[in-house]
Amino acid sequence: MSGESPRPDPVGGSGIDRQILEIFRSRNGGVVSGEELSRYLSVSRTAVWKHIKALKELGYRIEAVPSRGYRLVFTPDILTPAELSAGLHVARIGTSLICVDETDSTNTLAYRLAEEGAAEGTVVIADAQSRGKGRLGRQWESPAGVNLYCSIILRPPIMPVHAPQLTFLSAVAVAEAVERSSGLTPAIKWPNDVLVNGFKVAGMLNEMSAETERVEFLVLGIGVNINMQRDQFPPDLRHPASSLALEAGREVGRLAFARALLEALDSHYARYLAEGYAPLREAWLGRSAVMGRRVRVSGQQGEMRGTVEGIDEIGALLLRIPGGALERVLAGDVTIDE
Ligand code: BT5
Repeated sequence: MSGESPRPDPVGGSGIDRQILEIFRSRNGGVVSGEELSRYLSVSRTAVWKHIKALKELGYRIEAVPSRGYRLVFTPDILTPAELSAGLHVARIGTSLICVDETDSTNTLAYRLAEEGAAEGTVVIADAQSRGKGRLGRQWESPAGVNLYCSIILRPPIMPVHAPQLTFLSAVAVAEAVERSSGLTPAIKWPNDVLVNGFKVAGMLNEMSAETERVEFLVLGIGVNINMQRDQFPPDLRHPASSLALEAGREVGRLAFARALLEALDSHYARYLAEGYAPLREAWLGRSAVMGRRVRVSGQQGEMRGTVEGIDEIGALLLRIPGGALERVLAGDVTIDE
C-alpha cells in the first residue's frame, strides 16, 4: 500500500484506468473489445491489458471473453475518486476528491492542503488512519477497509464566532446518509455524535483557521463506523459504540454511504450559504436525541444537570437548570438521564 501521496492512477481523478471503467460502465456489463479500448484511449493493446491487470489487482473482476474482449462483472467497495464520482451529484463538496490508502489523520492532511490553497469543497478520504484524532487530543480508532474517514475543506464567508454553526452540518448530513444507505434511524447527540439504537456510530472533529473578523477555512472531519466488527473497537470507549453493519445486521456499502454523505453535505451547505443558519438548526433539532430530555453535561467547569431546550445562534446548548435559569453550554460531553 502506498503512503499518503494522492494517486492519480489507478482509478484516480483522471487517467486511463478511470476511462476504462467509464467505458465499461457505459456498456452496463456488456463486452468491450480490446481493440475498441485501445483505439478509444489511444494506447496499445498491450497497454490496455496492463491497465486491466492493474484494475484486477485492486479487486475489480474483469472477465476476458474469448475473441470478443472484456466485461466488468464486479466493482469492489473501494473509496477512489473514480468510483466516488460516478453518478455523484454535487455542486461544491466532492468536486475535488483526494483518496489515500493511509495517512496519520485526514484532518491534518486536509488542513495542510487548505493552507496550500486547496479549493472549497475539496474532500480528503483515507482508507485507514494511523493517528485518527478525536476531540481534546483523544484518539479515533481507524482500521482499514471497513469505515469512512474524511475531511472536507470549506471557505464560508462568515465570522469565526459563527463557525460552530457548521459543526451541525456534518451531523445532519451523516444522519441523512445513514438513513439512505442502511435504512437505520439515527439520532444526533449534542454537539455532533450520531447514534443508532443509542450507540455511537460516527464522530466529528472540526478545525479552523481564522483571523479576528473572517474564517480563512474550516476542516470538517467525519468518521463513520460502517462495517467495523465488534472485536475492532477499543476496549475502553467513552460512549457505547457500534457500526452500521452491526446495527443493520448486514454489510453497508462504503461507496454508497460516502456518495450519500457528500450529496447531503453539498445540499445543506448550499442552503446554508443562501439562507443562513435557520434551516440547518431546524434539521438538527428535528433529529436531536437530546431535545426536551434531562441530561448531564460534563465540561471544563465540572458537571451540570438540566433539561435541553434547544441550541442558540452560535451552537451553544440551551439548558434549563433546576431553579429555572437558562444556561448556555459551549462545550462538553452530554449524557442523557434515563
Ligand atoms: C469524536 O471525538 O467523536 C471525533 C472523531 C472524529 C474522527 C474523524 S475521522 C476523519 C477525521 N480525521 C481525524 O483525524 N478525525 C476525524 P470524541 O467525542 O472525543 O470521541 C473520541 C472517543 O471515542 C475516544 O476517546 C474513544 O473512547 C472513542 N472512540 C475511538 N474510536 C472510536 C470509533 N471508531 N467509534 C466509536 N468510538 C470511538
